[in-house]
Amino acid sequence: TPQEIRGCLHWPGLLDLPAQQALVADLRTVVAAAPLMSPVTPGGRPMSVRMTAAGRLGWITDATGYRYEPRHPSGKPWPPIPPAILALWHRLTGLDRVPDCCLVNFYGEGAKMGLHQDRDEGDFSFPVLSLSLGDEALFRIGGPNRRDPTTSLWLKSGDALLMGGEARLAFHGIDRTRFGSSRLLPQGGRINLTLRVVA
Ligand code: MD3
Ligand code: FE
Repeated sequence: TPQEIRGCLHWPGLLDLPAQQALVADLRTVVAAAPLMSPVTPGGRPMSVRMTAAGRLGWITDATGYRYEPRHPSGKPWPPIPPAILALWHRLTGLDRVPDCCLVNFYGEGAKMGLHQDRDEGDFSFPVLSLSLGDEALFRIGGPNRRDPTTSLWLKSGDALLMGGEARLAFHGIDRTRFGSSRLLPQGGRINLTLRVVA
């Protein structure tokens, strides 16, 4: 039974520890096939979050711009989205449509993500589903305009968050994490998965 916050649905502690550990094991396979990258924005600023992806398309940023691509920069197609992650998508969204992308964000010590909108997908009528693993993170969400007031929420390991409807184009970001607050990942850090229909 989720809680509503700024048009998002939040399931605190949806995944128990064994389920979280199983997802981490699945993600080790994904990262072995598609290594984490340190993205650089089109403006030339390195992002502190490291990223990779699974699925038909992955999100890329470089000097050329932001876009979805069918291959990792290595030239290999992205690995498949692990079935346990797809099952959570279908269960929480109620959709039959398979997501095109599972974006994997890794937050090491000091990593954050500035306030932004997710606008690179072709159809905003589909929701975005986020799953958090590892360290706690201070998530901030506002409205469709950058100047709209924002609300903050600590996301914890095992939480799910679904952004649909009005919330789909809300500005959002991660202000900071509490590095070392979780023992899920032996070296510390946070993983956020976002499942998206791209078009
Ligand atoms: C609200 N990731 O990958 S997840 C992203 O924790 C991103 O790594 C953050 O923002 C993270 O683009 C936040 C929660 C989230 C994801 C997508 C959204 C919130 C959203 C899309 C629209 C509105
Ligand atoms: Fe985002």
